[in-house]
Amino acid sequence: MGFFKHLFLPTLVAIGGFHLYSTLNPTNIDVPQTGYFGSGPVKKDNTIIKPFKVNIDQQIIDDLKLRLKNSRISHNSLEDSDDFYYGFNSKHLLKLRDYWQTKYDWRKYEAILNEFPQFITEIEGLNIHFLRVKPPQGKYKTVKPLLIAHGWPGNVFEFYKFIPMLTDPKKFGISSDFAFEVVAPSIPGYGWSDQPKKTGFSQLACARVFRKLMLRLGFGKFYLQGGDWGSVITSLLARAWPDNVIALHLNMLAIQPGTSFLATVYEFASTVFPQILSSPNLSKDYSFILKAKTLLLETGYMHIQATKPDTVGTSLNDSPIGLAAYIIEKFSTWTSYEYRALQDGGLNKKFTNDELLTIVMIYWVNGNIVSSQRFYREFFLDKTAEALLKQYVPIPTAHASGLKEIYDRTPVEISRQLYNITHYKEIDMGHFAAFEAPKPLAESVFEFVNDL
Ligand SMILES: *[C@@H]1O[C@H](CO)[C@@H](O)[C@H](O)[C@H]1NC(C)=O
Ligand SMILES: CC(=O)N[C@H]1CO[C@H](CO)[C@@H](O)[C@@H]1O
Repeated sequence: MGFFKHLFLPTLVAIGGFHLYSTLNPTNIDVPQTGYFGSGPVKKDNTIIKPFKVNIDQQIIDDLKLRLKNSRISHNSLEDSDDFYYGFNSKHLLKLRDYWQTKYDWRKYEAILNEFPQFITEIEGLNIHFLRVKPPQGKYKTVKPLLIAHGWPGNVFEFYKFIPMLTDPKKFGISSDFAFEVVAPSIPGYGWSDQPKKTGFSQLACARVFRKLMLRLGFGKFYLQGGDWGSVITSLLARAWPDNVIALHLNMLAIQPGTSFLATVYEFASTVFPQILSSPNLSKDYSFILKAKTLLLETGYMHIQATKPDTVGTSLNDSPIGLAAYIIEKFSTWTSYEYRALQDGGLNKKFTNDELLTIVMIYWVNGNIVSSQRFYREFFLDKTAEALLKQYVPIPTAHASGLKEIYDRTPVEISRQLYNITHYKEIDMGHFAAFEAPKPLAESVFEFVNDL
């Protein structure tokens, strides 16, 4: 293990060096303009936009209850580690199981989802599910189109408090004379969008599908907002199809070392001399080495999903309690690193059990944890996207930086090397920004767009 430890840093530097080398040798990037991910041979899309309501068969709910009743949580958390350091604490898992079995009411959350107008339309052989929410008629002088993109392990339910603030800011005490018409699609293989049936459905393919969706809805130019995969998808859309994008708002802005020469120089320099960072909050503890260590300690899931998603996905798709432990654990550490020290993972500090279980339910009832995990594999296989992510984005960009973001709290000195950052704001929030801190995030979107 010591051997491994000492190999880690040189390996990282070597990977960074190779990455950098390829940055210095840019090639022409040929972005594929179409693809087909439906079953069988290519068929023409049915472009009709159909209204959609969630209505899960009672049979699926009954089967879930039975599985919960029969679930086996026979392991015990270690006597001297009654926390989340080894993963989801079994004592808390037992409590969550009981809550799920006896108190959680899916129909209540189905009704909340159905308060949003939802639709389905076919693109590249896949039925795409999306929410399309307009501001109250006549209340705002201007209405601007905004696409918001979710990530893993999330879905559009993360936005249930965020969307109403974007479509009717005044109602929530945000002063603005404009509001957004919001389109929130489910990534294919997540929520109620079809699962891709063929390989290659990457973040770039997703960006292309989301762009086609906006064009189909009549929006030739629009705003983008995203975190997690949503941030990768929207920033790829802005790079590949800049003519359609007015501005980009990100609550996660990950820049890998080596992506840009100057960014890499800053990355290393700020580790040695943190005082060069303009943010007093980051200069206290920002360090590339710390970031690399966190990456190593907390992203085992990513390695599995990027290599053999179908294997681990098999058991997650068969056991609701396994699925819940796997997904909800992320809502602990990714909301605050310190929550790992708590017996309940600090899960209810920012979210209710109902909220967390609804996220899990959407994976369970659709049986799509495997397809959501395959998205990682496709990311690492997509060389076009990799090349695009090294391109500078001239479109005005905002970074709402979560100070509790586990991995990415990219200082503006670094992100400026790859994005035209016109708005930077630090918010005391973690990774699931729209879910945890909808109001500060919405405020930051309005400030950014207002200043353009
Ligand atoms: C950044 O965006 C602003 C606002 O649109 C624009 O005026 C400026 O030229 C852009 N800067 C770069 C470097 O692209
Ligand atoms: C969100 C947050 O914690 N911001 C802090 C960043 O640092 C300044 C100066 O130290 C504080 O005033 C902010 O509260």
